[in-house]
Amino acid sequence: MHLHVITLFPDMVSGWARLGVFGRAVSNGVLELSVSNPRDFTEDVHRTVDDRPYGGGPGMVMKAGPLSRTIAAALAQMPAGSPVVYLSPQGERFTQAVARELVAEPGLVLLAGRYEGIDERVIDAAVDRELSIGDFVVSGGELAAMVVADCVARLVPGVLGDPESAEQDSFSQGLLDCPHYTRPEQFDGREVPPVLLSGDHEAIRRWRLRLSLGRTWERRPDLLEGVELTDEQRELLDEYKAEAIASMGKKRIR
Ligand code: 9D3
Repeated sequence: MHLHVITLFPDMVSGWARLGVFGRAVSNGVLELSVSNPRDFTEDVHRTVDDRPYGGGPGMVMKAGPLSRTIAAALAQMPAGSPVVYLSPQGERFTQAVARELVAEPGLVLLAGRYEGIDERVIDAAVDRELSIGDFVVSGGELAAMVVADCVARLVPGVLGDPESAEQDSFSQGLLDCPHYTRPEQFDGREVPPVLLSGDHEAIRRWRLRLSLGRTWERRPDLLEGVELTDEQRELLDEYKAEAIASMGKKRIR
């Protein structure tokens, strides 16, 4: 898959893209990443990328001309059919389900804005999808573009070493993850749950599933609304709830 990021801060993206799972996938040729800067597509001596908003008001707006030329140049280097995705606070909420749609594309052009945003005519003419990463404010689209690129990349076959890792990710199953422990067996007087040391793989699987269900019920009940639980899951969640009620006063329950 080919990912392209359009940004006024190319170093922000290229630095990140060399690291970790994403960086290894680029090195291995499983992913291609390219970055371009609208400043390189300006035609005036000052290399102007922004201007004052028509109608007045605070802040600046990214100019249509340089952006439009940057998008055209990027698309010319991308596989045919690659959509242009604009990261913006006005966008549709980015979720794991959106990531699963995007990974089916041959490539993505991720457009990161700065200032108050970009000239709306660029959106009308050249943007296929507008995405927000959540209801909070960051200073520009770059972090959002990296979130989307990273999330989609993890779904590309060969990016994660173990193909089961992507399947097991939280949200892929619609549940929060269970707790994790590693050596030592005692830390600061706190013990590892004995079942994890038992070697009983079936008991461990059921313990993990019970904790995943219980924590989802406690912390993110909204996630359970969309899921049809199996008989075993229903049983394990009921066990968790019974235990939570039995220990009321020690733990808060909702
Ligand atoms: C006063 C209006 N603000 C809109 C909420 C101005 C504004 C703030 C921050 C305009 C752009 C930005 C920069 N943010 C992004 O480009 C962005 C973003 C975000 O801030 N939150 C969540 N998702 C995204 S995707 C792109």
